Amino acid sequence: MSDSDPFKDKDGGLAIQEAKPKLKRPPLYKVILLNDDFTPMDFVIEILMDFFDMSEEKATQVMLQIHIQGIGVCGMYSKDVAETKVYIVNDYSREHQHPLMCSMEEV
Ligand code: TYC
Repeated sequence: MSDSDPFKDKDGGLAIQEAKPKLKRPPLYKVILLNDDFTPMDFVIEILMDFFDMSEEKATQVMLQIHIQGIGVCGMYSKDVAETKVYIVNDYSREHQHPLMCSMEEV
């Protein structure tokens, strides 16, 4: 037996190297709403309450923040859930003839 055998330890036994676990948490995605000049404030509040489970008070705060700053986060979700929320919000907005834009970005 050679001393340099990589599969043997110094006593000639089998050397076992611990595998490093390669598990990573799946990425989260921010669902965001963009401001525009036409969508009524009440409609945005309704969206935040109905699709993002916010109280009326929280929804009003977030809507005003988007109105002032131009963009705001509605919540953070797995990719599948974020994609579904974006689709549902944009579909609902178009159905009601509002130009409200919802999108997502990786955290
Ligand atoms: N700026 C809109 C208005 O004055 C309200 C608004 C808020 C629109 C947030 C979109 O994501 C939005 N009626």
